[in-house]
Amino acid sequence: MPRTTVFESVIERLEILAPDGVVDEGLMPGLNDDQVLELYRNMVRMRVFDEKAVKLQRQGRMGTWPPLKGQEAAQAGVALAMSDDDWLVPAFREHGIMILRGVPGHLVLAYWAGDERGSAFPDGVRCFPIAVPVGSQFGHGAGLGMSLGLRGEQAVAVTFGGDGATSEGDFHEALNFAGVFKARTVFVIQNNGWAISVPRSGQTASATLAQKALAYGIPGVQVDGNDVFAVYAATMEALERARSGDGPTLIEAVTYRLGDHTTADDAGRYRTEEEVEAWKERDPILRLGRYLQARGLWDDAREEMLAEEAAKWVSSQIEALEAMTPPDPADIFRYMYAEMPANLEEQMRSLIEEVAS
Ligand SMILES: Cc1ncc(C[n+]2csc(CCOP(=O)(O)OP(=O)(O)O)c2C)c(N)n1
Ligand SMILES: [Mg+2]
Repeated sequence: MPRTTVFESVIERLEILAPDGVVDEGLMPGLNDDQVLELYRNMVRMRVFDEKAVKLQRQGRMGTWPPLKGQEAAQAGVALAMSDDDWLVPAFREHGIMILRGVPGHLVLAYWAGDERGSAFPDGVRCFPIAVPVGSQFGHGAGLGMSLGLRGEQAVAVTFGGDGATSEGDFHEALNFAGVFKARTVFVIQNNGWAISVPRSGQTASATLAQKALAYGIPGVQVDGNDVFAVYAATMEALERARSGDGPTLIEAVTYRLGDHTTADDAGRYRTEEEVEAWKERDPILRLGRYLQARGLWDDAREEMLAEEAAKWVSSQIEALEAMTPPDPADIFRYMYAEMPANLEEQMRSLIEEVAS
């Protein structure tokens, strides 16, 4: 009756682009200069859009906003790896990748301004609506991935969540299903160190979040989430695995939320200035900028032009938002049920009468 080892594994961490902008050539994915420049532009546009959205909220022109500042590489890297046919199943901090996947920026703003029409994406945009209930999107991602397999589609479902979301039962149920049924799903955890005021250390006793995949028979990998090349390379590998029928992957992208949890939060009340400053040194945009400069692909004039172009694009999205006709208040009752229950019907009628009077 010997004691034997029945399971053993390791979790790899992938880093390619160092904070000083130097890359590990041996691990560098095959991207041409135009693709790398596009990654940089996308990340800068995301930041400009995000910072402007925070200002709109402060000016009372929008509702709550969850800033993504600091997490641009985790979203731009995944977006570049995805094919046109792949589906995105976001949580609530993924506006960067949502826009890259074809969701119009003004609709993202409309959603956070409280307008139901912000979730009605144009036909052909393969993106699920924003999911605020933490962890609820993982089940959708697993189910969608299973359905894509059953339909014999090449497409893969890529679902996002935060470090906090890995403590929800939904996360574990989704991974379990996805593992058993070899769902064509890639789970991306943006581990930004915090779930509102709960630090990563208070979330789980696991050494990594990636290792949670192993319990479900799924490969898990940790990447430097502020390293856009590592994010891209790990996502390519995971997508390839899913496409060839070998099932899901869990990617833990270690990053940092440089802003508040939302505009209703003050992160200064629960985390130190030193911690934030240390992460600013690891800023994903600065890092890619250093790489581009060293390669002679970038300079101040180009940076200035990009800033102008990004600001212009953001303004156009705000104009489109503000040009929308006011929402119909009765919309809050619509779209949930194919046939509206009688009690909601009654409430809707009474609201319509109240608005009309
Ligand atoms: C089921 C549920 N519980 C609580 C909340 C409130 N809430 C919103 S975001 C959040 C923390 C999420 O943290 P994490 O998953 O790390 O994502 P991050 O906000 O860092 O992007 C909480 C507790 C919620 N929206 N849904
Ligand atoms: Mg978090």
